[in-house]
Amino acid sequence: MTRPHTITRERGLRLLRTMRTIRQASERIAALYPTNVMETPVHLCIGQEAVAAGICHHLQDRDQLFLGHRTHGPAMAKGLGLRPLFAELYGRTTGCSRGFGGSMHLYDPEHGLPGSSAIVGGSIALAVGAGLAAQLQKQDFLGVAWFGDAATNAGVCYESMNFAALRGLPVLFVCEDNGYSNVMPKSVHSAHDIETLAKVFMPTVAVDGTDALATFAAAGEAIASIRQGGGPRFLHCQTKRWMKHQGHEKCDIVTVDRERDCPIHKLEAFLRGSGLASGAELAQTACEIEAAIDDAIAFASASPFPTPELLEA
Ligand SMILES: Cc1ncc(C[n+]2csc(CCOP(=O)(O)OP(=O)(O)O)c2C)c(N)n1
Repeated sequence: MTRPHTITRERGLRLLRTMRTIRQASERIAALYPTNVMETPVHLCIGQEAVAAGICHHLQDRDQLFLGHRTHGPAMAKGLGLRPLFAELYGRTTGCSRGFGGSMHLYDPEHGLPGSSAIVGGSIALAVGAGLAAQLQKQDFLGVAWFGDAATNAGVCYESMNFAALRGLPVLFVCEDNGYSNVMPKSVHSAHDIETLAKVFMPTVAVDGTDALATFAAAGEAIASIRQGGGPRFLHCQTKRWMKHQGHEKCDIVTVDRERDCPIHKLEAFLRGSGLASGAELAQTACEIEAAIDDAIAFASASPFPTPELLEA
């Protein structure tokens, strides 16, 4: 896919802000995690921010996004705020799932986050169900299934693609392919080629998931087609996971070039190079996000833990 040069300054800065929010929040989570303030396992998505930003910037609150275990990036890009995210990670009542869900169970129906599943592939069929509901109720929203490369090995993935294609449902399948299932590379965990497989069922586009502009362009085309009644689409977004599968440590099995592979570096270079933003503006954005993260952490720390009575309420 060729890089679009028609991005507006406003759109470019919004994409960057989303990616920076995800990156800086993730880095803060990684820094705090060893201090045991968080009541949950975490699966960070540092390096994968362009997938979340590029796709979710085309989604509305009414679109229903179903996530797996690596939730933070797409949840933030879909509208989940820093306060309810951090409070949830801290296990507090002010968290988006009232402190009962943790990182893998972020719930924010106002922003179209109806739930997620820690079972690999477990939420794909739910997105198809949302698409079926939209079609039956003649309503204008999408179901979005968001999963990793390993989830394409699950039977439910095939059944979901089959049913969505058969009924022409408004569903976007997003495969955020970081090439690994925990420590197993794709060559070891999967016998199929993801695009060849998806193309059996629906139009499928491969995109460089470290390039926010390319992802934004590909997602725009796919989502416009779905909204016009064109049936389901599949986006195969190839990206890199910079951290270990779970927790706060850097990954030691993925080779990362911190400039060439960095979605934020790429977009910032584009914005500066094309005269859409200055270095000072970009630094200012980073500072503002840091302050919002400080605020979210203070909010989470000051919030109460849930009680058994709250569970029954
Ligand atoms: C059905 C099932 N099998 C195994 C696991 C353990 N598990 C949790 S995450 C994970 C790796 C998933 O890899 P992928 O779907 O590619 O997503 P990624 O972690 O790379 O984002 C595995 C095997 C699980 N949660 N559910």
